[in-house]
Amino acid sequence: MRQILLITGGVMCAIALIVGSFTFYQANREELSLSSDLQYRTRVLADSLAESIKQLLMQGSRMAIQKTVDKIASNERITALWVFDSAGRVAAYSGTVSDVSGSALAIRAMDSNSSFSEFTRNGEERAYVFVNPIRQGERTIGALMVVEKADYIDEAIRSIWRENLLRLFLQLLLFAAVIFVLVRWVFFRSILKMVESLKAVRKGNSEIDAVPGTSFFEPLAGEISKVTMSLRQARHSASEEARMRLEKIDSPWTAERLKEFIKAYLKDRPIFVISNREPYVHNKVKNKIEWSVPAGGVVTALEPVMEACGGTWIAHGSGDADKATVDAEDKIAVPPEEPKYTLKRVWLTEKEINGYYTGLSNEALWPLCLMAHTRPLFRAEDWSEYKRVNAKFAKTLLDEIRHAKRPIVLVQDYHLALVPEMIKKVRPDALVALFWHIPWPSAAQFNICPWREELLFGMLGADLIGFHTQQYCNNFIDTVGNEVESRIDYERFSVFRGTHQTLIKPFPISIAFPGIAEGHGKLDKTVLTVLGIKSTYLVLGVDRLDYTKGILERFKGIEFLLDKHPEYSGNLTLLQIASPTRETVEKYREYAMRVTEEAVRINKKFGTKDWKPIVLEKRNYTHEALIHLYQHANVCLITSLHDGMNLVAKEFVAARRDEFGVLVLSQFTGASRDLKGALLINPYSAEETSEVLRIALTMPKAEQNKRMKTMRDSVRDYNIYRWSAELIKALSQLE
Ligand code: GDG
Repeated sequence: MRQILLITGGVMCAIALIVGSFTFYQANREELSLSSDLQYRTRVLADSLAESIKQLLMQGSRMAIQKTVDKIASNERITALWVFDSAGRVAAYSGTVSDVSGSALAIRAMDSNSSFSEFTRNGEERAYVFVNPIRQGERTIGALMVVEKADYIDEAIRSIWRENLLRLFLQLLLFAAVIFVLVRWVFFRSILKMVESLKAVRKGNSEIDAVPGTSFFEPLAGEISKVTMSLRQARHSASEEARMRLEKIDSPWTAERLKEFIKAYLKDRPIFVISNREPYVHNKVKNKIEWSVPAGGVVTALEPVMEACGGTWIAHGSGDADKATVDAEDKIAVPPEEPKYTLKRVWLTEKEINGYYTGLSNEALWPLCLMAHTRPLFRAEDWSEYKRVNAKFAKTLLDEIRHAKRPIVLVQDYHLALVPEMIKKVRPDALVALFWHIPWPSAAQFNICPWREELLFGMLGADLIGFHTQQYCNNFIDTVGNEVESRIDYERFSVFRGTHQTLIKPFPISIAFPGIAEGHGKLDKTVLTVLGIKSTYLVLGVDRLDYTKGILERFKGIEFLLDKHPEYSGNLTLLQIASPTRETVEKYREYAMRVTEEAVRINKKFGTKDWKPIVLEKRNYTHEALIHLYQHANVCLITSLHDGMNLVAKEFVAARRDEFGVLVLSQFTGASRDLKGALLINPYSAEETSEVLRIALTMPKAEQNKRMKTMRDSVRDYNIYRWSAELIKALSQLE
């Protein structure tokens, strides 16, 4: 639309310029012609009068002169007609000579012995004054002054402009309409058609062989058709290759290979993901609805899987424009720019959110499992809401799978621990996996939970429970052994309750690499400039603003480094992206405040006019922007006090296409087991963090490269496509 307006506007400006110049030229010519015509007529009149006036002046007959003057001046074009004697006195006159002093002009003409003329203007009135000396032989005996109206010249010019502008206006209107229609319907429609068919070919859901184009675009459409044909062939070969590679465990997993795997393993069994957080949130921003991807590991990990496999994702609709964007069944096709699967939103009341999400999930289960020295709050009313909301999610899913045969259900995380049992009770044919994204504490630590038995029953309804590490699986099996009457098969790592078996297995989660996590654009050099960062060394932190991520400990590490190594003052910056999270929870609000205070304190202690050691960005970034930051960082610093996996570590590695940069990683993350090239730290020790940071900042390039390559190989090898393939394979083998 903008382009159409630009084209139309451009053409209209050009037309206006041409018409304007022509009108200006025409008006000038008309003025010239009318003026010289008037001058000529006046001179002829004056000359013809001069002879008779001369006679009368010689006779001294003033009455006769006046009579002659009155007669001539009755002509409506003549404003005034004055006759002067040789002394410049008025001998006869008719009409007024507004701002012209008649005598002065007459004397001037008589003295110079030549006629004199000028155009005069008095307000709106314009006149032409002509003064002619009357001579008898060598003697000047008087003068004649004729004043003629010249207003009509102005009027003629005005009317030229008026008419031409009106014509221009009508022309512009007509041109604009014609151009608009032509561009919109002829060009843009053809281009849109081509784009649509290209899109269809790219998505692989079109069988068209030729891209349509009007005769104007025929050559272009022909070329594009050839490219799309090659694309289809390439895709077909890729898919064949992926199918052939299926069983070769050492070849890399890709979205394509996962798709083939799902087809081969699940045949037509549909996949349903169910989680608290949705992958796309719609919010009202000013008067527009905008979507964003919320910060969080579950979404980062599961979204590429759903994009590759399709299916339905059920989640809480938390955006203020979420309701406005779904259909009658509360569904929306996502990703919004290129839909590949269905998101079905579940609506929760404020009371439900307070009890189930803020209360039980974030104030009880999160601190219980994360063990980051925050006391869990167990409130009976939160537990009731948690059960009610889990039942609501389960019902939504059961409605959704009512026509699906032997569906695959992937339940995500600690918010929905009771859902597996609720589903299996109604649909024993469904294959249900529960993936626990956070750590599982020791049996003794879990023992403090008042509803531990019900929680474990709920979870054990699943056919498969996945954790990030073997340690969490061990902790879980110990907990079940302590709390629930069951039979544990240690050989297979399964729990039997009655005839129902639940397999417990580690699946270290990962990211889409190779794939979207690598980023494809060129290195964006402006990202740091806009933040005012000019330092030589960039240390990067990316986290949800969560107390388990150890952001305060990270700041302490930087403070320690600057205290001990003042040579870094002025040339090292910690850029901390801290995306807002769980703001309804008191502990998170307090933490967010402390993080800001601490950054301010440290910046005050070391900062100068042009430099501050900590740049704190408390806002949500897009994944693309984060990738650019990863690519700029010398060091990515992760100081989680406890973390199931930590995907930021893997994202940093995936984004480093240059194979440089150093990862400093908390030993209390699941990722520390997978990423052997990282420098591990105990984030509780600021001294250790600072020392390892110094090692990272001075690490030779060759060493960085060696470590980065090792880490990239391991993330490439165990990426999110492999994670989901192994999970689904383990699940489907349980039947
Ligand atoms: C849980 C477990 C486990 C961060 N800021 C923004 C943003 N992020 C993205 C990161 C990353 C994700 O959020 C955070 O993932 P983590 O794994 O680091 O942490 P949790 O959210 O706590 O995830 C964790 C994970 O589940 C998966 O199982 O690894 O241990 O706690 O992807 O890039 N994303 C966007 N804007 C931001 O500002 N879009």
